[in-house]
Amino acid sequence: MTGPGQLSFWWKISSEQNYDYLRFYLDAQEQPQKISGTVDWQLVSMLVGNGAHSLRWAYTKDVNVAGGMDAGWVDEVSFVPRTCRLRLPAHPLRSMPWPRRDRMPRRKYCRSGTPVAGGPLFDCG
Ligand SMILES: [Ca+2]
Repeated sequence: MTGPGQLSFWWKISSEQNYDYLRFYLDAQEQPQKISGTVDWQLVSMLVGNGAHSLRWAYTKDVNVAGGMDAGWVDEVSFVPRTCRLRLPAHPLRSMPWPRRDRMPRRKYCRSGTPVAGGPLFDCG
């Protein structure tokens, strides 16, 4: 997969709670949103930065007890390429007091063409 863009997928699990997990790895790095126990279909969505990325899902167990159906599911993996586009308000500088003009965080929300969640000045589309 090549970013930047929005990655999303659905997953669910039926497992031994707190011991057997469904995990997701982006570029071999485990992401925080792992699930365990009984979780119905849940949408995971995230912005992914520039360049090539690897995706991996893993169902990981401890050796002892099996719970539920002892399985995890992943479905509807989608990736929507997106680039970052500057979208300024009509007169952003004119309406601001002079000392604040230089401190407008323009680049903070669009590093290397990668959309960053929560950026008020940019429209990612
Ligand atoms: Ca187990």
